Amino acid sequence: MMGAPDEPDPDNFDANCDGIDGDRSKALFVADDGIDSQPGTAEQPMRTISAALMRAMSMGKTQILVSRGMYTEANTVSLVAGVGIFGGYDRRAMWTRGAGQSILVGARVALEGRVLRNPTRIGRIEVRSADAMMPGQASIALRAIDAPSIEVFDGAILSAGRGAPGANGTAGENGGDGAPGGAGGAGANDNENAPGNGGAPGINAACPMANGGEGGGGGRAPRFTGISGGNSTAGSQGGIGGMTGGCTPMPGNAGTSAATDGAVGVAGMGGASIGVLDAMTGEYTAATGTAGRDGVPGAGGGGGGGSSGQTSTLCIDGSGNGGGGGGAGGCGGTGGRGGSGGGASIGVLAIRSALTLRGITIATGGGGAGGAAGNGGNGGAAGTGGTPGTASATEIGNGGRGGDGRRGGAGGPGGGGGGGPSLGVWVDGMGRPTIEGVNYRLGMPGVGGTSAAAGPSEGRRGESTNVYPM
Ligand SMILES: [Ca+2]
Ligand SMILES: [Ca+2]
Ligand SMILES: [Ca+2]
Repeated sequence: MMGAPDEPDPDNFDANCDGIDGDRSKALFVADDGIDSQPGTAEQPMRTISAALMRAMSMGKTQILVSRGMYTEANTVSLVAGVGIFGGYDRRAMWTRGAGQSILVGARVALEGRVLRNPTRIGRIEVRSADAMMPGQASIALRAIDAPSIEVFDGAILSAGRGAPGANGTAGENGGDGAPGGAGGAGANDNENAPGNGGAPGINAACPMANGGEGGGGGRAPRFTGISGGNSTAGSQGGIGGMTGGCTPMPGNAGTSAATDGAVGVAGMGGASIGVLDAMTGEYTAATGTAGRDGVPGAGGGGGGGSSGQTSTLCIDGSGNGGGGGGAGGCGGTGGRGGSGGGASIGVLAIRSALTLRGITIATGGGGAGGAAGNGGNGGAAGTGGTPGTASATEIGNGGRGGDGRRGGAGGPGGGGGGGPSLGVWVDGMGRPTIEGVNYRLGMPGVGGTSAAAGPSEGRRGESTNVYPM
């Protein structure tokens, strides 16, 4: 009947008898041989869906009728409240409507509706989002934010591209090597005021906790007792200096070597099976693995004690040999960084949008793989203890050798990135979509990123379900 309302519908019914399914007076026409500067009539159609939507808004049109063909859009196409998009027409056959495919080849987020309250329908059109390219990014066919009035129906296909793989975590840095302890100086058999100096402690400027102890100097007048070596910063004991023994040589004791290498850093945790959604922007942040902890520095060795000098009426007084300095330990390697998570592949992302999905197909290309974790850096090598002074040892005794430092612990490996999820519909916030007669074709979720530490350090495999959360 003339004047009756006529929306494009599953039965292609021309309710207002104007020769097409739909209302010519309320429509803009789009065809793959159209031109956007044309008026958008059946005879002079436009070329892109995005341009037709913009014009519909300014001209008060409510139906975008799209002929069969491919329609590439470089940017996200924004829906306009109350303006429907309907495919399956054939411009070359008087705009009759059948099973012809009208395909919107879109951006990474192909179609988006924000704050839509008027009924906004999408029928018999295929919407494809591009594969995401930047690490961890998502590909989303339709994103609805505060848009409960969207209805996708009548054989439409919402097909998400692949989520992008995550980036691999970088390796930790190697710990700095510890310096050896300095040599103890030579004492003097027949000079009571010329003791050997204690050796300098081994230093590790990058991690002072690993420094060695200073060697003790030789004994001299008036007390003649050798000076004890210093403890290392981490507590390895210095050697006790030689006590006075008359003419008998009384050597200094060796500094203590550190008992164990520094502990290896704790490994990072693998990324979760799904990342985090920003409920305002609708952007997806992939589930990245955490970094490994740094390795613990190896302890330095204690300084060697100095030997005693001689003091007796039976011999000419002398001063003792110096002890060697303790070697420094190695620094710990830094932790490896976590792999970043794989991007999601989402057919419909509905944020506070109880929209309607009826009689359509929802497909996903699959989630991106999580990035591999970086390994921890190696621990730094340790410095050896310094050699003691050994002049006239049968008279004044050797100084004590410096204790050795130990190697730093390796940094912990990071956690692998979580695999990107592959979700037909992701519902967030209040409002549950109406879903009827939907056929799902979901690609595989992304595998988790690997880590040199197994178990919980591996990234989780991505979620995959028709409607998340279930
Ligand atoms: Ca109709
Ligand atoms: Ca009609
Ligand atoms: Ca002497």
